[in-house]
Amino acid sequence: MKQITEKEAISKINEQLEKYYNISLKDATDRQLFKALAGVCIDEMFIKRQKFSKNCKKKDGKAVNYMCMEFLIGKTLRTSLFNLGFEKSFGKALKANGRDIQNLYAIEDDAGLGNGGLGRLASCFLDSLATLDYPVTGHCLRYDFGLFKQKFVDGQQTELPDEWLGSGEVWQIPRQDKACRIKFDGQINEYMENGHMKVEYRDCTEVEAFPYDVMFSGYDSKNVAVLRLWSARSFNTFDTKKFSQGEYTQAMAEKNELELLSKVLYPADDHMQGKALRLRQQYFLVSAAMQSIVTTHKRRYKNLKLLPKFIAVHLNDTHPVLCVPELLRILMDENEMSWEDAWNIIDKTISYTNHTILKEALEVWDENLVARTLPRIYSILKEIDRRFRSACCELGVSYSAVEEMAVISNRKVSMANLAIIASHKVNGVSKLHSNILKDRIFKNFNGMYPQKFTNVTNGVTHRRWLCESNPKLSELIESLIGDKFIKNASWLENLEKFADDDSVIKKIKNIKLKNKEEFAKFLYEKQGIKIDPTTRFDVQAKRIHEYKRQLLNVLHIIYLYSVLKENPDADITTQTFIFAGKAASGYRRAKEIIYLINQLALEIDKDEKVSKKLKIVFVENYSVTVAEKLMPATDVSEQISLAGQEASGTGNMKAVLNGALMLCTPDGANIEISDVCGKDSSFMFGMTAEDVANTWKNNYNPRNYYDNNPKIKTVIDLLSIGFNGTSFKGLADYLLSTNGDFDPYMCLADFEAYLKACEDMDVLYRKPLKWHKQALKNISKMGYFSSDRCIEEYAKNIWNLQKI
Ligand code: 26W
Repeated sequence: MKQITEKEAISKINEQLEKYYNISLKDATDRQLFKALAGVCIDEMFIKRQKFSKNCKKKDGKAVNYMCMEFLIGKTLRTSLFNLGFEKSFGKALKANGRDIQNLYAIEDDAGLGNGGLGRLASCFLDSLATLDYPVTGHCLRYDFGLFKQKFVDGQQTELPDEWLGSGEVWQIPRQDKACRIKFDGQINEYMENGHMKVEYRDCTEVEAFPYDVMFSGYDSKNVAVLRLWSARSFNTFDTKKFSQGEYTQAMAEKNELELLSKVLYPADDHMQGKALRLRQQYFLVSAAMQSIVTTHKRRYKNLKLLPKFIAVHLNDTHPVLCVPELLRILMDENEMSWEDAWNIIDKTISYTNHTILKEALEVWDENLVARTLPRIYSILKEIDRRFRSACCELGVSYSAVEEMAVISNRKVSMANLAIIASHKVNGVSKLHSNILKDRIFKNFNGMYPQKFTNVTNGVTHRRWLCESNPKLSELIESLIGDKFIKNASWLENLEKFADDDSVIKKIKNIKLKNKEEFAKFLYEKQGIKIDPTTRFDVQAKRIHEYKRQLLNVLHIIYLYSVLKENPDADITTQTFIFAGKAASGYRRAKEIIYLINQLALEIDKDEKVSKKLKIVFVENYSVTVAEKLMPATDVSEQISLAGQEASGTGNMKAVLNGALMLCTPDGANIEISDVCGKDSSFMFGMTAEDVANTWKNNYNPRNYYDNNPKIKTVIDLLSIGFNGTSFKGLADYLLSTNGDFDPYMCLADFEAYLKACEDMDVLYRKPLKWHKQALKNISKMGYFSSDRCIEEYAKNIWNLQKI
């Protein structure tokens, strides 16, 4: 891609500095420079966006609206510069003027508008859509507070508010022209007039949805993706009547209550809480988005029946599924369309991706709550349910199957059922996950609509997760195979021919070491903890959750600790175990696991004999930015969820793309990564999803493992005794119980296989050239796991989208 010259870069920066601050580069503070660079990007993206929109209109292009309650964006400056082809020249130009571009990157806070994988995937998709020239608008809430900041106090997680807006505001363009009103609560009166449904609202609460647009340029493309962040505002600063009556505080309280809607992201990962405010957030987002889509379409094409020709609406999980009744409402109540015509539009427009099979994450809402909060939407949901039930009746579907698939059953509204009924395509995010959806979770639906179910295995944007985050490796790759891989990830295949070139392998090895040194420095500056970059970095970075089995990882470390205690000269690889990830604030067990890791870390540090070989660190406040530093430094990436539980996993892709080897179970996308990269690419162990189902059926009894495996006995007993003065008997009991508070993710069942996989891994690790040769081979195959490939699949098989 053509880069601008350093001279051009300086003149662009000066232009902005003059415009905003009337100063020159040498007098500008870092903050002013940050704003200037952001300004350069924004101006450039405006021009690009304008041209693209014009072209899109001329060609009657179809656009996808990606609906998601979470976008885990991270920082924006470097990505914008990179994708616009500015990064290198701006970096050099600033350096020539005695400034370091890294200091400017550091100024920006992460936009952490997401919990984990789901939100990060949405952000990767925006990058790919923009790069591949597919028209897209993402819709999300503009939370004043993103996911909480994690801080450890005496080893325990505490949560602090994440005030990201200060530095994030620079990217957000207020769109007063797109603001609209959202109604909640009250009563409705439905009646027919001239053959059309009319609805009268009484005593409802109204709030303004005010959008801010954030632009994301594609790389070497003509397109700029827009992420529309909706913010809640009360209409009047004060209720003037109340104000004049001296009820100032109450007027202000009401205003605050309305604006609470977009105040904070729910920190629940994979756990449905059923909170009224969350339901309001969901409706607020979809109502605003659907109104803006319909209004724009009507202005442009007049005819609403043409909507599916120009618009695809994608539901990223069920959280935005109220798009369905809301779009029906707009089409029928506000545009006098019949139910049949409106449903026909829904049927062609909506598609849905499922991201989890955990029972506790499947969204069901209390019927009364929906009826009270969204009376008109509830009435439409009842009609969808009635029609679905009567269609089932005609097909002779059994009573129990109907109840399982209905939108409303047992006084609950099922969001997944609604999403499946209304979508023309439903997909899982890895082959295994999609099969589980078809064969288990949504079996009855699959029997009824087999053509709906499909798979799109996840991917990550290799531009951000390799080119930007690992410049050393990226430059080496470029020197070997040219820069074509940046736009076309399958080009990475050309790397394979260097697998037998020892000089290249040594460079790969060296780069890994350099990245580990950089990470060690970062960690020391951030947390004051020293780690040795020459040890093996074994990383498990992801949300803390029982099913992801950080606990299994800890049990292994405790085992190594016990061996070294017994014999300090035991032949054990010197390694640093790095954990990172947040626990949902109300998730007691996950927090206990964090505490255990931190206490064990201290215990090991205290013991000179053990700490020569082992070190544990827990990186505080895991975020996109931390991941960007950690992935390039990872030797071993642990992906050890109980098979069948991790829908896909995307951290695995980021790590392998950066030359890590996976230590993993046959779960989610691990299976496909191992298939694509070859059987020697990872160390896979443990039960398959099928084995898991059988073990469950045959009544998993952890006591048997404890009684028959002395290693397990040692580890569990040590857990009960505790570390650094704290007993973890509660966790030991949990691991051994068969009922009540027991481990449903069967850590003990996979323990022995895990140990064996670690030993196999040690054998390869002792041959560094072979290890890094495998790393290179893996990288060469990772093109398949670029989100560019996913987006091509969504565009062709789900959205029917053309490139502009
Ligand atoms: C209702 C509360 C709630 C909140 C978030 C339920 C579920 C979620 C998300 C769906 C959880 C999530 O992020 N899932 C992850 O999605 C990734 C992208 O597809 C997958 O790679 C992960 O395997 C999956 O856990």
